[in-house]
Amino acid sequence: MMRSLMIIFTCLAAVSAHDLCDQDDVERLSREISAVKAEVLMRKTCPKDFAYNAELDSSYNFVTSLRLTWLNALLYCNRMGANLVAIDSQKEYDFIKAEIERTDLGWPRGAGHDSFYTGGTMLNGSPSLKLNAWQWAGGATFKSKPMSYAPWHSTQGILTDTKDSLCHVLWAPGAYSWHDHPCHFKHHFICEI
Ligand SMILES: [Ca+2]
Repeated sequence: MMRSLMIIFTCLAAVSAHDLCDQDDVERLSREISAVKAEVLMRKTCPKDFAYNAELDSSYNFVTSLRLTWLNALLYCNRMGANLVAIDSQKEYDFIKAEIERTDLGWPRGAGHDSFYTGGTMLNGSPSLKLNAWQWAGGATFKSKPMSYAPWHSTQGILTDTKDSLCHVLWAPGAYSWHDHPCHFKHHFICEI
């Protein structure tokens, strides 16, 4: 950081003297400024216990210290000012799967019980618990949004087959593919903010 500032001052002095900075210094300075900006952004956007992903511009907390029902998992995330994760793209899904595998959070360490709840649900936001189309729960305000990206595994996610399976999980034994489970099952979960 001090070196960056010294280079900045050197460059400013050079520019004011109508001189040019060394190209290597300029490139290095540019990289260092980018790194400082990323760090500032991370501190600004990433609450404690959350990891910021700049590409997705979202922060995630993989909660593996306990297993909760879907609604209690949602409330747990809400208490941190977050939501249960909404997976909006293949890129986000790939990141989440990779993160679970990279950090050894999931199957098979926990004997088949290390699936993760997301914010995907057929419950209409709760607490009314009316059936609706699949959607992402919307955190503290319980506003929700439709699940537009939805790569369900096989016949999962079809209401007629799964009347009591109204909550979305990344199912560990199925390589974290998209499954629907009864919402009273207890799983790990992922919060996002
Ligand atoms: Ca998301």
